[in-house]
Amino acid sequence: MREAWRWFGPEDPVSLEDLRQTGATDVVSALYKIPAGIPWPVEEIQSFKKLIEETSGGKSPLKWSVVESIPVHEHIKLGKAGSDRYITAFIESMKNLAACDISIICYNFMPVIDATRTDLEYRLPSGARALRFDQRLYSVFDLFILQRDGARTDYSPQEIEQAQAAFQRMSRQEKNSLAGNITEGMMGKMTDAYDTDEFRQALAQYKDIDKTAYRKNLYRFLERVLPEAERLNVKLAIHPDDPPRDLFGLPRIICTASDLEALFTELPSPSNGVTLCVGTFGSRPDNDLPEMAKQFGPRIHFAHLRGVKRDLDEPRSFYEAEHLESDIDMIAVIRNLLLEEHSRKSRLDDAPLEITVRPDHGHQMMDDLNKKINPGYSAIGRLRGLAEIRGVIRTLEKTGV
Ligand code: DNO
Repeated sequence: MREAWRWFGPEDPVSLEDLRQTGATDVVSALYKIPAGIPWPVEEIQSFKKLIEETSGGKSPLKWSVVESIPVHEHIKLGKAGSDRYITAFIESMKNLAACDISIICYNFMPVIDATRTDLEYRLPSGARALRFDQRLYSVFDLFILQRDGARTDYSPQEIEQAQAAFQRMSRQEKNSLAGNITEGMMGKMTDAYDTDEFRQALAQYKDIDKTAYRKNLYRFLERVLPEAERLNVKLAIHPDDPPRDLFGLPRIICTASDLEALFTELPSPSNGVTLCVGTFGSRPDNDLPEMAKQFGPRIHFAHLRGVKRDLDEPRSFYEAEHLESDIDMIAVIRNLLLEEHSRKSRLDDAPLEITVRPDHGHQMMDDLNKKINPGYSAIGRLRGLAEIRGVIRTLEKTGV
């Protein structure tokens, strides 16, 4: 298994020097400044790669091995006439990355919003802070701040009443920060940041696109991209919709094991794969993560090894737990990923022999509580996550899985 770390570039408060000290060997990154729909030039990929990989003065080597992510232009998602040129741009970025020996590409097909949380500083009993999605706060935003057309049909009368009461109790500042958390998104997102009006307009564009139509837009995109990826031996790894269920009436199509089955049945290319984001899929009780690691093994080109704990009285709400202390059996997931690696050695396909994994969304803790950090991407919490995962990997490797 290759241990990786997400890095946002020279402005990331966690430097490459810090990153090396975590023991990670691989870097997950992207040319975040290039807007969706513009091809990534070879020269820019090369100079960013050089920045990451240079080892002057005997520094431990690092390899930029995974791109997370090339953004998919909203016109492709909307299936707009004229979106072909944006697909061409995506393919060109992919070719240029392959020319620089970067062959694992994570992407997502979430409409309008990337990973969505209501609280970026949820206090844990330990004093550390975590990311959280709270269903009640989400409904306050949807019903009473955004006042989305048709939203009421998504809730029971009791839920509406509770949301209204919560809305009335909230201060203006709490309402603004809730709206900002949802519409501005998190660091590393692949969609735009919006204010509330822009957000309403962005949602409105999807009002006539149901899941079936939206799947067709994904398939249409992949039908062009996959043959090129195969030729280049690039592996595409779709990231699930986070959280993996319907939000804001948008078509969300990568949420469950059966969504993945449908995708791989439709397009069986070996380049068509998944980012096994354990925390995302695992925030639904009906996704069995150890089983998914087994079932989709050959298609897992990349994995995010974090977990969540769902609220007992409201399973749609969750917070991001310690990597090994969540509702998901992380040890069983890692065991199945290691078994997949074993079977790759005896298979004749061209899947990479090692799966690249990274810790994700660490807690803000200790010294990081007093620093400016990117929520979910502070150093110490992720270091803790990586160290715990590494302990599991080494133990399972040593004891024969
Ligand atoms: C948030 C991340 C997302 C993810 C992209 C993948 O922290 O999980 O930004 O990287 O959605 O395309």
